[in-house]
Amino acid sequence: MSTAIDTKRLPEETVELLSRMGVDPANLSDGTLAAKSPISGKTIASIKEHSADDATAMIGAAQDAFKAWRRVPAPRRGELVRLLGEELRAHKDDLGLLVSIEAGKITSEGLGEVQEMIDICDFAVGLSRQLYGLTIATERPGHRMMETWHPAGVVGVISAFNFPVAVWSWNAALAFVCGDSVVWKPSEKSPLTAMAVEALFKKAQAKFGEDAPAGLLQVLQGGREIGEVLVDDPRVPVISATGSTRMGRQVGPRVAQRFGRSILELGGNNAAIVAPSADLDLALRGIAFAAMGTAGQRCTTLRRLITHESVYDALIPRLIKAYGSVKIGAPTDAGTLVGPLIDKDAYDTMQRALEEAKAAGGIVHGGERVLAEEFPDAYYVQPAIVEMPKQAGPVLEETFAPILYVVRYSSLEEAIDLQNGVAAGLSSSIFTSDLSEAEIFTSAVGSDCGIANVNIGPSGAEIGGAFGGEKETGGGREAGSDAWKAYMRRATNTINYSGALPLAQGVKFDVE
Ligand code: UN1
Repeated sequence: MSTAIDTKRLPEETVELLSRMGVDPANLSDGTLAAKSPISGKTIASIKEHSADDATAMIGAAQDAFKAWRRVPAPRRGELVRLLGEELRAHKDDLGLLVSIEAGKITSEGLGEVQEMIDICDFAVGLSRQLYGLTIATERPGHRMMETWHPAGVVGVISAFNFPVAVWSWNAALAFVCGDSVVWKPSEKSPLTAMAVEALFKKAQAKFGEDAPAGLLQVLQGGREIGEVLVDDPRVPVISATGSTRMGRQVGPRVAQRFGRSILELGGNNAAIVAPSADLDLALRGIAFAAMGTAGQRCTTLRRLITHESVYDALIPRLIKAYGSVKIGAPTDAGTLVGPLIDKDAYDTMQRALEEAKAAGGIVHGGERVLAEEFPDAYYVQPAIVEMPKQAGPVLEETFAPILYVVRYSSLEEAIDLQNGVAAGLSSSIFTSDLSEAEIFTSAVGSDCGIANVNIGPSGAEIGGAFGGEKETGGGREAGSDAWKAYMRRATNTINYSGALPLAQGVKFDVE
């Protein structure tokens, strides 16, 4: 079997990878934060954690950096992001492999994640010349009115283990061209990939020159407490947090309390509808990728399959067969399609959900632990399909594991109600060849999610669109489209170039 790495030598491989990307190996041992690999479940490095005081000082340094960076013209700021993109290209294989080691993603997904970083850098470079404001018709004679966009300040980025580097880049590439500095709190489950990205960013910064202030990127390593310092600091006007809905429920109000702005990308209990006219071969492939990819640990993972009763028997047995034949194993082994769960907690949560599903009348296919002998401390599972009598119980919850619940429907209206009938609505899709159904699904009366796809699964969103839009949070926005506006503040400027009095408001004061 060909492997990209020797899984018996994970700590050594990790140190080699990190030092190739510019991280000093001395910083990878003797720390209090244990970095583990879900491939083996074992510790692969231990790094320094930051204290609350460190965090406060680092936010201060980021604020100083912001004050200098906002003076640098935006297209020049874009040059820094272009250089970052070059570093990422040069180190794509190393960083992709490190993502596999630290997050358990299969090789193509680890590389794909780095590619998304490169793509958003390209996007942001172009954007650095397009931070447009409008010129607005004014009612006052001899005046001009316009809007201008200014950098917001320090942007706090809190990211999750499952996209340990791409999420940072969707935020940071935009923030940097917008003139902001960034304080990043990566998940404590994926500190090493953050160290690698920090090192690559420093390389880009060194090439860029002195007009990029030293404190532009700060990486806060540690647990939840350190994230809270960031969330509560009034010097951080924008907090972009990706993670569970539970985490978002805490972060959102805390940021709002100090009138900060939050961009929340939270969980997704995502569904696909398979309509009578669906191309079933296409649907099968789309479903398999969206439901089993990243071992069900994407926020866009397909978790609910709403299948028309007329195609149920043609589709579901084939899907169960495909699930049974999928190759599970070390994510860096050639041919592996499903890697490990992140940790034991994830495994326990999955098993609990399957028990609840059984209790609610579900028929469970798969779901059991595998490879326990080879990897006693790691958690590999057979992805599960659960045929449910109705959408109830655990189907209403997002479980961050490869479980696909299947329910039947008979009318499109019912299917859309089912699709919209859960709390964490992030991404959605319909497989249909019926134009009218496709249009209804994407219309105002269709899917209520921030992502609504036709004939592709709910996952694998590209960076050109605005990512996300979890319905409970009113729609977070990251990456493309006009997401950049969340990293800036808008000012409206009115300029009187004629000496004309502002008669429009009607009141005229006599002043001598
Ligand atoms: C996430 O799971 O946190 O659409 C983000 C996708 C990826 C993003 C997922 N581009 O699957």
